[in-house]
Amino acid sequence: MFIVAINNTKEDNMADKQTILSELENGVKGLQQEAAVEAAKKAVAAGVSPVEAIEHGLAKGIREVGEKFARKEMFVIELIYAASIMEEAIKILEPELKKSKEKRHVMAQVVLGTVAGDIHDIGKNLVRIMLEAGGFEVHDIGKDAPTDNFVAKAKEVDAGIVGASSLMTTTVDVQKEIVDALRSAGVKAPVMVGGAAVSEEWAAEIGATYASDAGSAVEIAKSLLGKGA
Ligand code: B1M
Repeated sequence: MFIVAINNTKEDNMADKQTILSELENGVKGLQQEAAVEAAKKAVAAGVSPVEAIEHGLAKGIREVGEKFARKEMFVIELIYAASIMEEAIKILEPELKKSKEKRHVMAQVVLGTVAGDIHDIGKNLVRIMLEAGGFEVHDIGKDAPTDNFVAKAKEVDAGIVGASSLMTTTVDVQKEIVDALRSAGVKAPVMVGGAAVSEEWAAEIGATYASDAGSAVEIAKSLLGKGA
């Protein structure tokens, strides 16, 4: 009997990872749900970091779909379908993200939502998963969340941080409304903002702190602890 030793080199593993990331990206932008889900399963089996699989695979695909949509090369129905494919693939990766959940004490209560008028929640959901994995207790008030709900929830849970996501230029102003409403209601918790339509400058202008992605949101949330207005 022959025993064949399979010695995967570092280069082989890198190549495998690149292939999987491309398959994830292509599955979303090619509107191939089965291919995207299979690629997500492969990513888990190959030990590809779920954050990388999302950021460098699925999210790359959905952003390209967004660009095509903006150039009128894709219909809204295709945008919707691509988003649902991304969500299905994330379902496969989510347990891996949650595995890293730290069982230590809860660092702070975070109120998180997508602002009123905006129904985009894929990014916000990733931020929730990462914050939970990083030791925060997150109260997700959903998408298209009225400003009053941010305030009410922040008071109810004595929030250490309030997070507001906004993907559209037409809804970023609502983040300012949220900061102002919190301060008027006497809530001093620092506000973290993010989403495709948000910039560092905008955050500074409204008295909030910007996080560019779900990974850095965790680090920024940690740095904001105890730094209320
Ligand atoms: Co729409 N959409 N969409 N969309 N969509 C955008 C945002 C758009 C830029 C596309 C385009 O035209 N190029 C454009 C907005 C243009 C503008 O700014 N005015 C747009 C539009 C116009 C619309 C509709 C109006 C289309 C229509 O109906 N005619 C409509 C909106 C309706 C409404 O909200 N009232 C609409 C609808 C949808 C779908 C429902 C089909 C779907 C969303 C599904 C869902 O979320 N459940 C969708 C999608 C998928 C997109 C794009 C293509 C991708 C968004 C996404 O999921 N990205 C988007 C184009 C783009 O963003 N480039 C687009 C992947 C995700 C992982 O990244 O959300 O950026 P992202 O989140 C990141 C970071 O930003 C950050 O961390 C996340 C993870 O790393 N982050 C935070 C996000 N929130 C954070 C909060 C934080 C910290 C970090 O702290 C609190």
